[in-house]
Amino acid sequence: MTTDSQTEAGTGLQFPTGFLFGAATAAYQVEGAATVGGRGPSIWDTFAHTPGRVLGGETGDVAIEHHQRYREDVALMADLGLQAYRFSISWPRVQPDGSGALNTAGVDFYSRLIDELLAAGIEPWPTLYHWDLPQPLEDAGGWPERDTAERFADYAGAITAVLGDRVRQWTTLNEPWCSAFLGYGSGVHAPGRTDPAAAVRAGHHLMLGHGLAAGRLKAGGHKVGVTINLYDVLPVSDRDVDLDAARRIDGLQNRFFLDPVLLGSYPADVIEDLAEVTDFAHVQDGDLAVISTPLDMLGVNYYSRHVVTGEAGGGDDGHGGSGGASPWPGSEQVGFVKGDLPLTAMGWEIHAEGLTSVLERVATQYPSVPLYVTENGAAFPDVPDADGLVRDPDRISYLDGHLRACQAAIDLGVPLHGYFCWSLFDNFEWSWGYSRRFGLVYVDYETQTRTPKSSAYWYGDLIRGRLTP
Ligand code: IFM
Repeated sequence: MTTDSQTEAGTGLQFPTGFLFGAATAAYQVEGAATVGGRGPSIWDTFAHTPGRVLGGETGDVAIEHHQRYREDVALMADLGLQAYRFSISWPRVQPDGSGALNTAGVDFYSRLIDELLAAGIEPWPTLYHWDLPQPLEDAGGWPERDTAERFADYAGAITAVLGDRVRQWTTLNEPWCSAFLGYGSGVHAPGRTDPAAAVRAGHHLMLGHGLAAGRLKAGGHKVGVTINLYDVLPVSDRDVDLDAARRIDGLQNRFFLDPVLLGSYPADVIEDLAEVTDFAHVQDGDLAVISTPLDMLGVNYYSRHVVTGEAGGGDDGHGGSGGASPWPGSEQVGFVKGDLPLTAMGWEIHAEGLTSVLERVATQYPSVPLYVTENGAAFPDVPDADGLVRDPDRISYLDGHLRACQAAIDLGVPLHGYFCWSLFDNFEWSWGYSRRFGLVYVDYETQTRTPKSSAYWYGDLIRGRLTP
């Protein structure tokens, strides 16, 4: 494959030997095969099939048929030169009720996928939970209930016992902020509840599930990490009201997760901010010690920044919650402001320097842990041209800028060891359905034809060292 000639981006980008380059997907967004092989329903099946929840009434029933086309997809990854593939295991595919014996047909799929990847020289990089809670566990109360954390640890122990011989690094959760605050707070994600106290409890039990699972994995000799979505949070001005708004949003977005996981405590100011929402009685003695089980890696997902104001008149945070319930418990007075930066098709500001900031912040304010950017990328309205080529210079520019931000972080001494682009393929973008395309590879949803975009060739050339002087 050759690089499309439309960009000089990438020139001069150099990463340390051993730096891992990959791309990411998640089970519900790509697999389809919603009822194949005994897979049970997840909260996302229920949510997507509820009228009005997902744009256009779209669902992940078929998605991009990755479950059926995984061999073709792995061959494409190898052509592009990917070194690692970050995917998620669908809990309801491998344990349909969320408890009890594993479902052999479901486990076999991931076993075959891992074997295919290894045969192609691509490292499997699985995540155990990317938002698809088995529906029976939601029926029993979901993440606001402590028992869900225990169920997650059991599932994690069981699945890593059968697949762990071929996996170097496990990730427990992807973006617990979204599961808790979009799922149970604003309700724009499954299960669609709008209960601030439940959202805070869900956040705690997600982290507890992570910690319990981490203990099981470590006891089994496996390496464990967790992925958190971090934002560079900036006040719109240096007035006290805006500085305080930035502190609050940073607390809920970043420190609510970083502090328990890496320091073993909740930030005192966040507990205070949430006083009218919850008394934190759901936190039991010993929980924070479990949650802060030492990590082998921390995954950082980074897309954009938040510019916030403490005065009325600000807009929404870009997660589709405008006008409805807030995903920011106790902080309803805070508003979000757009600067004059270019936007992606999600309406998210492109702010590459923020990636350097969040990586440097984690490296300097928390105990040292190997870092990986486990997601970074952008949606744009990609369309094939008359020759069938998909030219996406904006995505190349976005990736180039953010990879330079990674390089800058490394130059500052940040222990960053890898980067995964989101996403390998266009796919089901949650409440946006298929309307937002994040892929390096264009997918025609009618025919399921995969067409690498210019960015895919560019990224492949970068990985192979062809762009550096
Ligand atoms: O598509 C999502 C992914 O599932 C989690 N992180 C953000 C991506 C883009 O919204």
